[in-house]
Amino acid sequence: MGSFGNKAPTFASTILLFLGFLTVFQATNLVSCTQQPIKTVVVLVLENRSFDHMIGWMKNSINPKINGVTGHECNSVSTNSTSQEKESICYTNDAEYVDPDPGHSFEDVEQQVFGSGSIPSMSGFVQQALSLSLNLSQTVMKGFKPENVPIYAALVREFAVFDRWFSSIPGPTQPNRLFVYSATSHGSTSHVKTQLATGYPQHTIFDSVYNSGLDFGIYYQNIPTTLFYKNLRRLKYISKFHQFDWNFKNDARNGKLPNLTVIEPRYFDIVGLPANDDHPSHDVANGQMLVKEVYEALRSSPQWNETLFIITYDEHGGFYDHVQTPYLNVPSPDGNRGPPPSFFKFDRLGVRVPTIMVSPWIKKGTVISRPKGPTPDSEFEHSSIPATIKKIFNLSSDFLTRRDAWAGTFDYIVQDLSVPRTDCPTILPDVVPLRTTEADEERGVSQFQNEVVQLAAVLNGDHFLSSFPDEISKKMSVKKAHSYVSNAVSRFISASKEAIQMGADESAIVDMRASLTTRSSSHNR
Ligand SMILES: *[C@@H]1O[C@H](CO)[C@@H](O)[C@H](O)[C@H]1NC(C)=O
Ligand SMILES: *[C@@H]1O[C@H](CO)[C@@H](O)[C@H](O)[C@H]1NC(C)=O
Ligand SMILES: *[C@@H]1O[C@H](CO)[C@@H](O)[C@H](O)[C@H]1NC(C)=O
Ligand SMILES: *[C@@H]1O[C@H](CO)[C@@H](O)[C@H](O)[C@H]1NC(C)=O
Ligand SMILES: *[C@@H]1O[C@H](CO)[C@@H](O)[C@H](O)[C@H]1NC(C)=O
Ligand SMILES: *[C@H]1O[C@H](CO)[C@@H](O)[C@H](O)[C@H]1NC(C)=O
Repeated sequence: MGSFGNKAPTFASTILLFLGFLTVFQATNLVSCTQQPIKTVVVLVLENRSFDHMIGWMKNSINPKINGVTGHECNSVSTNSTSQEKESICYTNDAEYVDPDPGHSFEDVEQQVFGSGSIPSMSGFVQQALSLSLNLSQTVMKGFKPENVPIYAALVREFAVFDRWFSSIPGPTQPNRLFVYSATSHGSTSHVKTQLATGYPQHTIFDSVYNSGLDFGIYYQNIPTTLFYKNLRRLKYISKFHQFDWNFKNDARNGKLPNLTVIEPRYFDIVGLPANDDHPSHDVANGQMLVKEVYEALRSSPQWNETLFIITYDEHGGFYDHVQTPYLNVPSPDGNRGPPPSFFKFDRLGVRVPTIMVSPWIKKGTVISRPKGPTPDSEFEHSSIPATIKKIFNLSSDFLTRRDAWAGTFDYIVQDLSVPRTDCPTILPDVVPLRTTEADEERGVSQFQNEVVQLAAVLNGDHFLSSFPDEISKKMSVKKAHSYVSNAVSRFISASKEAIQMGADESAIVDMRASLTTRSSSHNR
C-alpha cells in the first residue's frame, strides 16, 4: 500500500505537469490569435444628452448592473441654504420631444454640477433650468423610457454600455468634439470665433493614423465639423471626406471602410431630411434611425468581424445626471488655460454621457464602469477614443496630449472571446417618431448651427467680407443656413481637388475667394 501510494502521486503529478504546460501553451497561443481582432473603428458622436436622460431607466427594465436611475434622484428648486424654498423635482421617465434647448455653456454647467457648493454634487440642474424657464426645470429631470429609444435598448441588451464615461470638459459642444479626435480643445471652453476661422492647430488622431500608413474616412451629411481642425483642411486629406448618403452603405457593402471611420450626423433640420444629431429640439427618433442604419450596414458588411462601432455624445446638453463629475487629479492636456473669468485649468471632467459599443467580439449584456488604468484616477472620457485607437492599431506616434495618455482605454472589451459571435441581430427594431410635426426649417439657427455656418463662411472665403458679420448667420433660417453650408463644403472640396490636379503641395490649404468671385488660391501655413 505504502510503495504503491508513493508511486502513484509521482505518476499523476507528471501527467498534471504535462497537462499544465499544455494549457499554458494553448492559452498563449489563444492570446496571440485573438490579440487584436479589430481593423476598423467606427465613431459616431451625437449631441447634447446626458447618460441618465437616454439610458438611466434601463437599469430598471434591461440590466440592473447599469448605474442608472430609480426615480429617487431629486434636485431642489434652490440650492441656496438660506433660501426658504424647499420644493424639489425628482427624476421621471416621461421624457419626450424637447424644445427648447436647456443651458450648457461653461457657466451653466458649473451651476448644474456644483449647485451652491464647492464639490460636484449634481444638485443644481433644476435651479439652473429654472433660471431659463419654468418648463425647462421639469424637462431636465426626465429620462426616456427604453421603448422610446428602442435602438439603444437593443444595443445595450446585445453589446456593451459604458456607465462611467464623461464628457472631457464641463462645457459646450465644440470643445468637447475637439477632444474626441485631439485630446484637447487647445484652451477653448466655448466657441471661439478667431480659432474657428484659422482652424485649431493641434495634432489629431487622424494625423497619427495617416502617418502610420493607415487610412481614415469622414462620412458627413451637411458639413464635416472635423474641418474645425486646421490640419484636416490640407489637400492631402481632401479625398478622406465622403458624402454619407452616397458612399457609406456602398463602402460597407464592398468591405472598403477605412481603419478609422467617422460618421457625422445631420446638424440641420430640413423637411424630408430631418436632423439626426439628437440635439434639442431635434427628435431623438431620427438619431435612433441613424444608429440603426449604420449598425445594419456594418452588420451585413464583410468587415463586420473586424469592426468596433462606438456611439457617444459630445456633452450632456443641460440634462440631469446623478453621477458626480470627476474633479481630482484630472490632468490638463497641454497647460492651456480657459478665458476669463474662470481661467479654467482643464482639471475636471464634464457630465456623464451615454456611450455604447458594438462588435461581434463583445459579450452580450456587457456593462463597463471604471477603466483598468493607466493611473488609479483614470476615467473614460472622449480622449479614451484616440488613446484606444493608438493602442488597437499599435500607432508609432506619441500620445496627442497628457489627457489621452491618462484616459482609460477599452481595447480589452474585444479580447474576451476567442471567436466572433454569430448571434448578433441583423435587423434592429423599427423606430417611431416622437415629434408629430414636420421640421420647422424657417426657424432661426441655434448657437451650434451658427458656429457651423461660420465654419462654412471660412471655407467659402466669405468671412473676409465685411458684409458677412456674425449677425448675418444669426438671422439665417435653418433652411437657408443648410443650403449655404452645403454649397460651401462642395465648393471647398472641388477647389481643393483642382489645386491637387494643378500640382499644389499636399500640405497646402485652399483659400477661397468670397463667393462673389470664383478665383481661389492655395497656400502653405
Ligand atoms: C487597415 O485596414 C486595412 C483594410 O481593411 C487592413 O488590411 C489592415 O489590416 C488595417 N490595419 C490595421 C492595423 O488594422
Ligand atoms: C440666498 O438667498 C438669500 C435669501 O433669499 C439671498 O439674500 C442670497 O443672496 C442668496 N445667496 C445666493 C448665493 O444666491
Ligand atoms: C410652458 O408650457 C406651457 C404648457 O405646456 C406652454 O403653454 C408655455 O408656453 C410654456 N412656457 C415656456 C416659457 O416655454
Ligand atoms: C464572422 O465570423 C463568424 C464566426 O467565425 C463566421 O461564421 C461569419 O461567416 C463571419 N462573417 C463574416 C462577414 O466574415
Ligand atoms: C508595435 O509596434 C512596435 C514598433 O513601433 C513593434 O516593435 C511591435 O512589435 C508592435 N506590436 C505589435 C503587437 O504588433
Ligand atoms: C448643444 O447645443 C447648444 C446649442 O446649439 C450648443 O451651444 C452647445 O455647444 C451644445 N451643448 C449644449 C450643452 O447645449
